[in-house]
Amino acid sequence: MAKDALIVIDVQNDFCPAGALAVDSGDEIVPVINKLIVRFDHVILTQDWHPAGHSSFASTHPGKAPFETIEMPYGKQTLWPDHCIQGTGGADFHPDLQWTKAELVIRKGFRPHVDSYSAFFENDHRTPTGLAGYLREREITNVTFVGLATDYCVAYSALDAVEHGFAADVLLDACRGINLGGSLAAMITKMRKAGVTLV
Ligand code: VGL
Ligand code: ZN
Repeated sequence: MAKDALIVIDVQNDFCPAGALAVDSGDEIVPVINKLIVRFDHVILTQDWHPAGHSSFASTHPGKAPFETIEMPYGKQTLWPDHCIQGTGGADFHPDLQWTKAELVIRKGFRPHVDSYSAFFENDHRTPTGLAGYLREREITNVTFVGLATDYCVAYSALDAVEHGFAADVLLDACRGINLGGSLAAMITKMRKAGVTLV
């Protein structure tokens, strides 16, 4: 029998309007996600959780501005405004998100020298977060993704879920994107090709 989990990606203050890396209408998805949380037996949250001075912050690289790209040992990395710093209000979940039912919170991006978009791997695509093993041990086979941002953390997580052999759905009504240089359309195409079910 298939076992399902809802994975709520990075619904944090810094990704909502007025946040440090605000996603347009990011807060609109909160009531939609709250309804889904009630319906799913298993709920997992992710939380972007960077130390101050993280290597994905433009402010860490003299002369660089947010949204520029740099070359890291693991490949290209977009630089972001400082966001989701450990222990700050910006890193907290949106105050209206009804998260108490969540069985697991996966924190990511806490290693100073590597960013992590995916809930499964750091951006080097090798260092695991432990989520795949957790899901397997819990015998969860189907994962449904919602949250922020569609074209970064949601998309990378869904692609890695499929790569790990899980059935993956993305509920687009419960996601919002950053859309940097056409990234939203590009990642939607990539997810569809990989076998992610877009709802
Ligand atoms: C995210 C950029 C940087 C996300 C996190 O949650 O999509 N995007 N850190
Ligand atoms: Zn981040």
